[in-house]
Amino acid sequence: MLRVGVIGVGAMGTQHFLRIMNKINGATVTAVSDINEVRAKEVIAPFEGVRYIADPYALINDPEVDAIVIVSIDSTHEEYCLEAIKLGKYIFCEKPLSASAEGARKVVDAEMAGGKRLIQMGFNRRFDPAYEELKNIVVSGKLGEPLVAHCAHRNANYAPQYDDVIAVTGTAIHEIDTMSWLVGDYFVKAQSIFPKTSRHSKNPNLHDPQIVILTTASGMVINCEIWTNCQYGYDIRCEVLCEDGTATLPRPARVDVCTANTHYTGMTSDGLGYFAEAYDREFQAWADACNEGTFCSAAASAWDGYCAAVTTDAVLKSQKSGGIEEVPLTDRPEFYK
Ligand code: ISE
Repeated sequence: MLRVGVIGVGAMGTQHFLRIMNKINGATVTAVSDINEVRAKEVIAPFEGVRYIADPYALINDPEVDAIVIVSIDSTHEEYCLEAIKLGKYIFCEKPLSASAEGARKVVDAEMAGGKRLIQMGFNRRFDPAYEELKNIVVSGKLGEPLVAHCAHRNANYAPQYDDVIAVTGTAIHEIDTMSWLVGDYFVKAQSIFPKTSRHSKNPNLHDPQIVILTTASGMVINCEIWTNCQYGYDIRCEVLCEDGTATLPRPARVDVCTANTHYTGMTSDGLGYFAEAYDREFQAWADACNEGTFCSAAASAWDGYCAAVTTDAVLKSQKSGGIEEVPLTDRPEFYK
């Protein structure tokens, strides 16, 4: 039984905690850490044998913790990964791997120096059956070479602290990882464009919606709309234009309702619901790999987390310059192939 320590039980961390306790075979949570002690204690109260450990470093070092789930605020991911790597403990790290490409590189270097792949990144869409099907069609070559992709990532609404930086490192980062995985290519150029901003943006430092344009090494252009206050629900779209046809991500199956001369289909309001199956699958894959003493090759690695960070850095640079920025990626090391 894999004994897991969870750092961070905010909205997403609580879901991860409950998922491990209730759904994942071969894993259980033995300790939880969070800056909000009251909340953490409420979350663990219904479960026997889960300890609250205030200091995240003490949790990582705890002898009853074999593996760490990092769901704390973004700026802390790098330091907790480095500590767990020192101890050779397995890590599930929510994105981003670090707040900067430089920081992500430190984590990758530490993992390589330790000689063992320990990190699985929480890029959940790699485990979503709809995205898997889309990827399989695109890489099968049946439709010819992929040329262009149109993506939309829409959240219903966000708290006022959501700004242009988080829109990239917290939201656009999913498109960045997913699209590079889906088409099997990496990015060489990135550009950010700010259209007219919605009145629903709650922060003067948040342009909403915004467009991120990525060019891959083979010349594909991927156009991502990031809209974090669209008001109406959680909506994810992706259409890939290939030489001999197009492939589009299916919408989740929902009941079709007809009433009073109206016809509608319900929507999920957040990503935790929308991607519930993907989260189940990624955590089961992580627990299985840790129990087998290996890593899950279908999941995103620390290197993928690093590539995403290099790309988000370039997008943030473009937000300031308004121009097209280089994405300075180097070849994937043998260790991550
Ligand atoms: C959040 O952190 C997620 O991971 C969601 O999937 C994404 O839709 C949202 O924009 C992020 O803030």
